[in-house]
Parts: sequence; structure tokens; C-alpha cells
Amino acid sequence: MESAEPDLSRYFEVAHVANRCAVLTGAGVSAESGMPTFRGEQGLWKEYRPEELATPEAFQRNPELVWEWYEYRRGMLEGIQPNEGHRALASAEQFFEEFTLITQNIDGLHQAAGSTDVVELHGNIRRDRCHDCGAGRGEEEAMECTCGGLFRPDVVWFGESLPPQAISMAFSAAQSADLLFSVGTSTMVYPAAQLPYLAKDAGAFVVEVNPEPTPFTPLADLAVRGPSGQWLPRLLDPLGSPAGGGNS
Ligand code: BJW
Repeated sequence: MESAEPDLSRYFEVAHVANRCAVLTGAGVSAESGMPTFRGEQGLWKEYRPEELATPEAFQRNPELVWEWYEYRRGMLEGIQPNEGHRALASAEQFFEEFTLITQNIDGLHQAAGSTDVVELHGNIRRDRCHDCGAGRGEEEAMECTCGGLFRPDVVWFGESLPPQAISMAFSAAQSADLLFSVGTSTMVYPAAQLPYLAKDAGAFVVEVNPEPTPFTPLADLAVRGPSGQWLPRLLDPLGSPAGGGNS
């Protein structure tokens, strides 16, 4: 329910008694750390074409170009620090009996903020694996794996399956959550985008944190419009104290 200053009282009632919390994050949660998002006016895809860079076909066609793009993105990560949103999520682990942080991000900033057991749906840009056999790449290893395949960044491209364990943990957390946050994601890319819908169908209270509306917004129990670095501490920090919260 969108408004300039939303009523948070129902949210705090639910959040204070929720046992199982799941969080889905997307590129927007890292925007305040200086990482560009994919879609939108300032998004990476405004300048680069996904099909030329983020598909297995693109890699087969031109591995050098794809590597160049990922080296450029790795360069962007140098010196990047987690922001208040990442930190609020890291602290929130302690406030619930079960807490599952599911991210589409490949930047490792949740872990850098102290989050544990992060479910990475789209891999991690800091690792490499063989495109053919999946073997991880050691520090000094050549670009070609011993199986003859090429090493590539350990991320999930369009048309590729998500890591089975990650997707199964994510689905099960969304379906059993009392409370789910969908933060900084356009909810455009599947199967990750299904998670808020699954949680809602299963009866969870779903909170969306995003400066812009998304296709999921009409279904959100609470949709707050603004940066996650500001909203997550406001929504989560009060849960650490029994009397905290309210519409403050
Ligand atoms: C802020 C903010 C601030 C800004 N605070 N917020 C069903 C229907 C149609 C198509 C499909 C379907 N199922 C599968 C597909 C195909 C495809 C897909 O979904 N396509 C859609 C585009 C339609 N999915 C796949 O191919 C997936 N694989 C798969 O399904 O396998 C089985 C299968 C195979 C073949 C056929 C069918 C099924 C794989 C998806 C892999 C996605 N990979 C990428 C690249 C990762 C590597 C890299 O980084 O290079 O992952 S694409 C890119 O999008 C990246 C992201 O994780 C992902 C999601 O984007 P995200 O995070 O939501 O970012 P944005 O930019 O979209 O949004 C940012 C948001 O932040 C915005 O809303 C802003 O407003 C907000 N914001 N500032 C809070 N301060």
C-alpha cells in the first residue's frame, strides 16, 4: 500500500512476532555502495546488450569480449563497501528463529557486511569455473581447464539453470516465511522474481523496498518507496529491542 509516509504499525505488529523471515535482494541494495543496477535510466543494460555479454552463446561466440566485461565489473568492485542496508540485514539475522537471505547479487557485499549463509542465486563474480566441467579455478591457473574447457566467471547467465541447492533453499524459505522482504529488485528476472509471489500465496506478509514500483508492488502488504540504505535500518533495527518499532 503505497503512500509518501506509509503506516508502519501493521508491519511492526507482524514483524515483532514473526519467526521465519526471508529476504530477496537485487542490484538496488548495492546501489548506494556505488554499484550500478541493470535496468532503468542509469542501468548497465542501457549501455550494454545482455545477449552480447550475459549468455552462454555470447561466451562461445566471443569469450574475450565477455571476459573484458567481467574484468571491468570486477574493477568496479575494488574499494566498494557494504552500505547501511547490507548492515541492517546482517544484524537482522539474530532477530528471527529462522532467517534466510537470498540474493541475486554477485558482488559479495552481504557477506562483507557480516551476513552468514547467504543464498546466492546468480553466483559470485569473484570466482571462476570451467564452462564445460564446472571445476573451480585456482589462483594461478591458466584460462583453459585441464578438461579442455574455458574458465569463465561463476555467475548465472540468461538461459542457464540456477544452482539447484540455492534455488531449492530459496523456494523453501519463501514458502515457509511469515515475513518476506523484496529489496532493490525489479522482479523482472525469473525464477528469482517468483519468490515474493510464492511467499504471498503461502500467507506471508510481504514488504517491498524500492524507490520505484515493480510488477509485484500491487501485491505487497507494505511497499516503501526509497533507498534500501535508509529504509532497511528503519524497518529492521527496531526489531532488535522488544519495545521497538511502531510508526517511527
Ligand atoms: C533500488 C535502489 C536503492 C535502485 N535501494 N532499490 C519466465 C518467463 C519469461 C522468461 C523466463 C521465465 N523463466 C526464465 C526465463 C528466462 C530468463 C528471464 O527471467 N528473463 C526475463 C528477463 C524475462 N531467466 C533465466 O534465463 C534464468 N535461468 C533460468 O530460468 O533457467 C531455466 C530456463 C532456462 C531456459 C529457458 C527457460 C528456463 C537465469 C537468469 C540469470 C540472470 N543473470 C543476471 C546476470 C548475472 C551475471 C552478471 O551480473 O553479469 O543476473 S541478469 C541480471 O538481472 C542479474 C540480476 O541478478 C538480475 C535481476 O536484476 P535485479 O537485481 O532485479 O536488478 P534490476 O536492475 O533489474 O533492478 C534494480 C532495482 O533496484 C530497480 O527496481 C530499482 O528501482 C531499484 N533500486 N536504487 C533500493 N538505492
